[in-house]
Amino acid sequence: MQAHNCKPLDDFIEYPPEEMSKRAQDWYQQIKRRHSIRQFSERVVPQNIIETCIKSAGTAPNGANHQPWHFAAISSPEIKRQVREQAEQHERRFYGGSAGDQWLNALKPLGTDAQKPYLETAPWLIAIFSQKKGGVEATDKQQNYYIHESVGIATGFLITALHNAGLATLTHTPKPMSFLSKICRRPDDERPYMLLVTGYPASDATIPLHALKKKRLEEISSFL
Ligand code: IYR
Repeated sequence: MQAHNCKPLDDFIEYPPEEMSKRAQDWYQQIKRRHSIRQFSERVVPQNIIETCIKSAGTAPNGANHQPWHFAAISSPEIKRQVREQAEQHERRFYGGSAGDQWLNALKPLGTDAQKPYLETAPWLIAIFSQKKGGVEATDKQQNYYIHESVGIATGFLITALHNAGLATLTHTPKPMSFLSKICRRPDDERPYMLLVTGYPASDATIPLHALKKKRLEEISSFL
C-alpha cells in the first residue's frame, strides 16, 4: 500500500474483547428485530431523519469510491400515487402469470399479491438507482465498477440506518421497474435498483411466519 495521499486512521475504536463480544450480541439483538412489513402507518416522518439515513448509506464501501448510487426520496402524495399505480399495473401482470408458477409458489407463504396500498400510505418511498457512469465527483462520467455490489451494500446500510433510527422498511422490487426512472426524472445511464418503503408500522402490522424461519449459524456458515 502506497503511503502517499493517505492520512492516519484516527477514528477506529478498539474495544476490549469482552466489550466486543457484548457489542456483537447487542447488535444481533437489535438487527434481528428488523422485519419487512407491508402495513404502514400514515404518520409523518421528518425529512431530516431520511436525509441522515441516506448519508449513512453513502458511506458504504463501493467500487473505486465512485459511489454509483442515487437515492430519490419521495414524500409527495401525488408522486406516491403515480408509483403505486404503475407498480400495481406491473404486479397485476406478475401475479397474473408472467412470474411463472415456480416463482408464484415460492411467494405463497408470504401472502403477497398485486395490491400495494403501502406505496401511498407510507410517508416515504426511497427509489434507489445505480449509475453506470460516474466518478468520485458527482459530475464525472467515467466507467463505474462493481455497481450492483456497491448499490446492494449501500441499500443494506440504508435499511440498517432506518431500522436503527426506529423506522420499519420494506424492500419492494416491482418488475420491471423502469417506470421509476421516468417518475423520478432520472437520466438514461441510471437503472432503478430497488424501491424502499419506510415509515412507522401500522398498529396492526404483521410479519409472515415464513419470514421468521431463519437458517441456523451452522447452515449459513463454515469455519475453516
Ligand atoms: N415484487 C412482487 C413479488 C415479490 C417477489 C419476491 I422474490 C418477494 O420476496 C416478495 C414479493 C411483490 O412485491 O409483490
